[in-house]
This record gives sequence, structure tokens and C-alpha cells, in this order.
Amino acid sequence: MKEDWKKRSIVYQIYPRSFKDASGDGIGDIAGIIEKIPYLVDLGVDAVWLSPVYASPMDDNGYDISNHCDIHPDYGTLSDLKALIDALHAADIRLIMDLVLNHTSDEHPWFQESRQGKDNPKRDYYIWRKGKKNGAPPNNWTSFFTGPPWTYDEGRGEYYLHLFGRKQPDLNWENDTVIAEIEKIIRFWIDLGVDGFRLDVINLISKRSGLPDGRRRIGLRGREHYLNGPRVHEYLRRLHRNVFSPHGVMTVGETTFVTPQEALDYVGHDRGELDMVFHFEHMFVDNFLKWFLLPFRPKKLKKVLNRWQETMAEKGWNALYFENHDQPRSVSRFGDDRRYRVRSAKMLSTVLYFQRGTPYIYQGQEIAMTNAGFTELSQYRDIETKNVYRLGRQKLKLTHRRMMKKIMKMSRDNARTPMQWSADAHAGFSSVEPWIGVQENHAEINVERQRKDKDSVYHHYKRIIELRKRYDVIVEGDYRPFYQGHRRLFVYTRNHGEQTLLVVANFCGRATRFVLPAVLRDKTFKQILSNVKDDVDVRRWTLAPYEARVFICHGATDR
Ligand code: ISL
Repeated sequence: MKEDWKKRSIVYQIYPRSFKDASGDGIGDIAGIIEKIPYLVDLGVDAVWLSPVYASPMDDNGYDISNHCDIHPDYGTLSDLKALIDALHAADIRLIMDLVLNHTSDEHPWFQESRQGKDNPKRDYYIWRKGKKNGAPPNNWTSFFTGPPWTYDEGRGEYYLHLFGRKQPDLNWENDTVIAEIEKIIRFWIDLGVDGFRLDVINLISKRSGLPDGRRRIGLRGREHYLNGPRVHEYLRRLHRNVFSPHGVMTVGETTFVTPQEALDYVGHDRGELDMVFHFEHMFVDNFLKWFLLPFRPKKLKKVLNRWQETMAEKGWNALYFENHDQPRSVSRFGDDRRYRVRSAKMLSTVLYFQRGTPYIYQGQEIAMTNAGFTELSQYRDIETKNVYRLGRQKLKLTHRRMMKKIMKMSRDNARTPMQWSADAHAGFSSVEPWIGVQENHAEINVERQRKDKDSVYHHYKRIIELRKRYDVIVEGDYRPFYQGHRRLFVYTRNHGEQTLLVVANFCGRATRFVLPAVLRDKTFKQILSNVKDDVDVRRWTLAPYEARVFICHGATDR
């Protein structure tokens, strides 16, 4: 990756439905985002990744697009979006749009035409197949949102493929005209002034020809035929050559189930494809196939993160994240959201954001918002959550209690509750009842309160962002892990020229002893960040529960 800003930027993800409602209808909107730009400036972020605001029937909260070049009226208009771009740019913040290119909504005009069949010029825009002789779907695959990924269309008399919901038909990238249309859409947004794209499930766009049956017994059956499919790299190189690279826009691909080695095929400096990818390996350390819960073991998380650091090293670039709109809140998941909410949230951000890569912060993470805590199914809005409940109850015959336990831990709605701006009614998010419940803990956990409190999680995030801007070693330095086999300590150094940075963290609720590794003993460290008050002797000390400290080697010069 050549362009420096992509490596140096701190990106803040906004899930527009839940960020800020300015219009007073209970749904967040673009005007609300504009209102909060001073907040983003105060936090110190350099770019915003905006989850979809396009026209959509909202079956999957906008990840089902019915017009890529228009805005959903819930959020505003195209001119509101232009105003957002201008206002962000005036504040020196870049805008990264979320683009869903694997599928569209079934309400997209392309699909409406495509389903008319034979003589329609768009008949091959999607993946249509005849059913089997007995009328069964064309193959045995399963969809990400449970059930078969095939729906029969009466009018056309064929099945269409949808790896996600029934209302999210997959586009046919084998059709050159589809790619040309996609390029047009990308150019449209570049011309409007956006600076980059987050590409939704981009490693699923190429399906093996013949769409053969899958072999897996459980989980996503058929995935070997479309994960990192046969032509995916060819397609991405084409987009890179034709639209991304001529404009220097940033690209971050969402690539599910990739290993670090496979990720290098997307982000390797010599590949000409993407700048970085979101991988999922660390999102699977406390579960099997998401819904089978496993106890969280910090060592497993550490192992995954270390492996990504070491494999990317000089060859690629990492996207650093613990949260997004699809994942539970990190403090509830990897920290302790009861006894040590503040300290463990600070520890998590410390461990993650001093690594090599571009940091992504998901709205609310910077104040350590917790999981939703919804106990009734009726409180949930998410399509995946509802489908999984149905599958668990009907097919697997699990009890209501058992399903609710899984959902309370893993539902995507955990991260989609309204942003907690203040202790006011509806958490200061809206003047009316929001589309999804506000958490009761907003009285205690909110932006207004944390901005006033120098010891808050918010101020810890601010400090991390300042440090990343001040010390080159945090962006450029290479990564070296220590204590790799330890169950609780997370320790690493970053090195760049004369600068050495040391991160020491205790990933658990018990005190833990640390001794400085021998190779670092000749250095003189000074502390630059911590989540506890007292001073320590860096050579050896006992860390309190969830304690985390960052040191820099003397002689390191400010940039
Ligand atoms: O959320 C998930 C659980 O881990 C995934 O199965 C998720 O659906 C997958 O990572 C793809 O996510 C992206 O595409 C989906 C959309 O629902 C998600 O919100 C989006 O981030 C379909 O467009």
C-alpha cells in the first residue's frame, strides 16, 4: 500500500440507523451525523466508514440495496449525503462508503427485470438455475441466514441463488455487463467525493461453475465453492485497475473465513487488489460457527492476533477491529462488563490499537457500550437473529431458554442499540421511541458524562489516537510477540529505527506477575499510557486485573 493516509488513519464506523436521529422519527439519519462531526473531531478520527444508507426495503438494514445511487428517505437525500461529504472534508475527515456488491435487494430494478426471464437483457444479471428433477433446489448449499440459499421464482420458473436472505439475490459476476455496471456505481461515488469503500463479503463474489453440491455436514454447506472463488482475484484486479487505483481511493474488503495466507492474496503489496481486509478468525475464538458458544480463552485470541501480525508483517497490512455492527460488544465478550467495565475496555483498546494496521472503532466502543441485554425475542430486530431462533427451535428442537442464551450472547443487535449520547430520555439519540430499544445503562454509560471525566474510556481512546499520531513506531514499527504461551499476559513490542514500544497487558480478572524479557533489559522505558494509577518498575511487577501499560524506549523522538 503506497498511500500513507490509509495506514495512518483511524477509522470510525457509523451504523446510521443507530447513531443520531435529527429528524425525530426514531431512526438515525445523515443530518444527525453532520450534527455530530464536532464529536468525531474531538475524538480525533480521520475517516468515517458509513454502513449502507442507500435505497433499500431494509430487510437486512440496508445490506439489501435497491438503488446504489440514491439514499433511503429514512436517512435523507443525495444532497444531504453530499453535504455530509463536504462537512466531513471541511473537518479533515474522509468518507468510506459501504458497498454491497455480492448481492442486491430483490426490489432492485435489475432483479425485477431479470426475473422476467428469457428475452430480458438483464436475464443473466443474477444466478438462475432450474431445480432438480424432483423439484428440489439446484444444489445442497446452505445460506448464511439459515436454510437453502435458493428461492423459486414463479414468474421465471427457476430458482435464484441468495447466499444471505431470500430478499438478497446474488449478482452474477460471470456477466461482464454486471461488472461494468458496478464500475459505473463506484465512479458515481468517487465523483461525488468519497475517499474509499468497504466492500461487503467481497470474497464470495465468484462461484465455481456448475455450482456443485457441497461436502460439509454442518455449517455453511457449499462454501468451498464460493469462498475465495476461482475468479475473485481477477475481478478485484479489474476493479483496482479501472476504478480504485486511478483515484487513489482506499479499499477494505470484508473477507469471511480467510486465513492470513489467503488474505495476502488480496492485500499483498504486489497483488493490485485491496488495501486491507477484515478477517474473522478472532471473531471465532469464543464460538463454533457463531451459535455454539465456547468459553473465551485469551490465549486463543492472542494466538490468532499474533499470527495475523506476523503473516502480514512487511507483505500486507492489517485492519484492526474488535467490534462492528455484526458482532457483540467487545467489553461484554472479551472483557468484564460488570466488575471491570472501564478498566477492561481500556485494556482491550490498548492491546489492539498499538498493533500494526489501520484501527477501526465501532460507534459506542469508545465509551465501552455493553451488549444489549434484551431478554425477549420481540426486542430483537435482526433478520439473522430471527432466522436462527426459528432454526434452533424448529429443526434442532432446542428450548426457548437455550436459544435466548445464544442470542443474548451473539445477536448482531447487541451492537445495534442506539448510541448513548447522554443520560436523557432515549439516551439523547432521538426525541421519540427509537426503532430498537435503548439500553437502561445509558444513565451511567454515555458520551456526555465520559467527555467530562478524564479517567473515562473515552479519554483513553483519545489518548491512544494522539499517541498513534505522535509516534511513528506505532504505524511503521515491526511487531514482536512475547509470552506467547502465557494464559493471561498479552505482551508485544514494536520496533522502528531507534524507537521501541512495549505493550504489557493482563487479560483477566486476577493479578498476574510480569518480568521484562531479557532481550529488553538494556533499554530504558518510560510509560506513555496506562489504565491504573500507580507507577511500576518495568523490570518486574504484579499487574492488577485487566491492567495494561504502554512504554516507549527513551531516545525515541517525537515525530
Ligand atoms: O454477521 C455475521 C455473523 O458472524 C455474518 O454471517 C455476516 O452476515 C457476514 O459476516 C457478512 O456480513 C455482511 O454482509 C451481510 C450483512 O448482513 C452484514 O451486516 C454485513 O456486514 C449481508 O450483506
